Amino acid sequence: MSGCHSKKCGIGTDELFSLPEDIRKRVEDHPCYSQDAHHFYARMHVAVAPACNIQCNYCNRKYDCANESRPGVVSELLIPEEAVKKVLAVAMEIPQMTVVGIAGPGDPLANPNRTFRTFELIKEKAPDIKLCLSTNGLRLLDHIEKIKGLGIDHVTITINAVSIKTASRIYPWIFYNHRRYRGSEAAKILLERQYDGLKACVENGILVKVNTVFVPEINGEEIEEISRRVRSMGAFLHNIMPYVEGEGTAFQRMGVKPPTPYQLKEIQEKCEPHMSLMRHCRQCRADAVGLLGEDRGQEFTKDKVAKLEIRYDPEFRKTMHEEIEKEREKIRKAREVLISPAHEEDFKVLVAVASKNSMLVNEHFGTAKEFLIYEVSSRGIKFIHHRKVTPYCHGSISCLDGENILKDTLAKLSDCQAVIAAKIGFEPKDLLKKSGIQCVDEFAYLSIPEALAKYYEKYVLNKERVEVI
Ligand code: CLF
Ligand code: SF4
Repeated sequence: MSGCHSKKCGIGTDELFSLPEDIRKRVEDHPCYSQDAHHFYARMHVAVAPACNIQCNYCNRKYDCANESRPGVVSELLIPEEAVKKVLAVAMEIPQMTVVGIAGPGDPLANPNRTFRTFELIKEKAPDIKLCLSTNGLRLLDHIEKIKGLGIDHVTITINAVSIKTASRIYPWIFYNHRRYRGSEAAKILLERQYDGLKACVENGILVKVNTVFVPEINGEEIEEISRRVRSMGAFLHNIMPYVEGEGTAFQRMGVKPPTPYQLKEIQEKCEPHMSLMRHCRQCRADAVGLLGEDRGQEFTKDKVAKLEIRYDPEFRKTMHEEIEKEREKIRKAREVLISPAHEEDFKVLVAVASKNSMLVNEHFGTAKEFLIYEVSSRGIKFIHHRKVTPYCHGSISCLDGENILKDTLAKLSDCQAVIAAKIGFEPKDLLKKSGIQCVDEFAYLSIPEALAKYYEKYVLNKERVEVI
């Protein structure tokens, strides 16, 4: 069994090889643009952009820009010189870091001097690092030449609507050309600027990812249309991010609800025929450091970096990347071996996997903070999304409010046929079994594709009875 076989489910291993050579080179080590790369390569963000020029109703301005971050996160603000020092430090300490993004804490293009000065310094001192920018799009058109000139090859635009009516329910105002616009006037300008900015990026050969914050009762009806439209305009990827309720936001005061995992899955399925979707986004902080899903920011605070003496060594980094590629090749080959011949019966099942690193089955059911949901069939393995849960065991202090937490987890996994984890305790096994979910802990510490392939062979194709102790 191999990775995703669908042409439209993100840029997995197979898709990477079907891309034109120049595009493949640009995405193969970008952890956000290639689902495969995110297991091997890291990104970092530098929080140099404090101001914002619009207001989103899901944003509380005390925190980082919610267009790429989880709400309620505050990043340590840096000036460009501090930022570049941090980049060089991380690049030597975490050589698999290949991309530096600026994604806040406000909007990078509402702070053009700080943003571009930072990129200039990185380009000068570490030209092997990819540059990435995430913006609300209002000022994108004004800076296309600069973006292209600096070789910023990856731009994310957050686009949440196609109609002015919907956009005006998301954005109460924008600040544009020294004036504040409100209501539909603001929505009209912003939408035009976002789509025109997308067009200009594509015309200039910049790879565009579109982020959309999915708020079912506000823009749920337009997500599919956004997918279609951005695809037709040449965007490379669409990242449909679930709206996460943030403290003190307008949407929270209005009682607007986040999507359920099922609503998210449903909307992804609707959009997939139109567009390649990013499904592995982790809604990072504006100062995130490390592999997606891990945050090593605390190792590189301003104080710690200020004391370091850094000798940037591109040769060392190159050697490390060659080693990573050798490893990657081995894993790729191992996956190919798992391909099973097309089976006459092609049952699709959803399986939840507990993993600490998105690579191995190495997390216990009770301590998992999230489950990785996969669709498995004889055609292959398709990653669907992550589902956050509350761990019901905290090491030796077991089961704080365990019953309710377990119920909540079961509700979140109710559409899955099985849970695969490194270990599953008696109590959850019992409850999972009663809910008709198989408990599988015999594949502990195997790679996720291997565990899923073995599960499928043994329990779906051969319909062997699952041993639930
Ligand atoms: Fe950062 Fe964004 Fe560039 Fe990636 S993040 S600026 S494209 S380097 Fe990635 Fe983080 Fe999701 Fe963003 S997982 S929030 S999509
Ligand atoms: Fe907040 Fe980002 Fe929207 Fe600005 S663009 S209001 S920082 S979510």
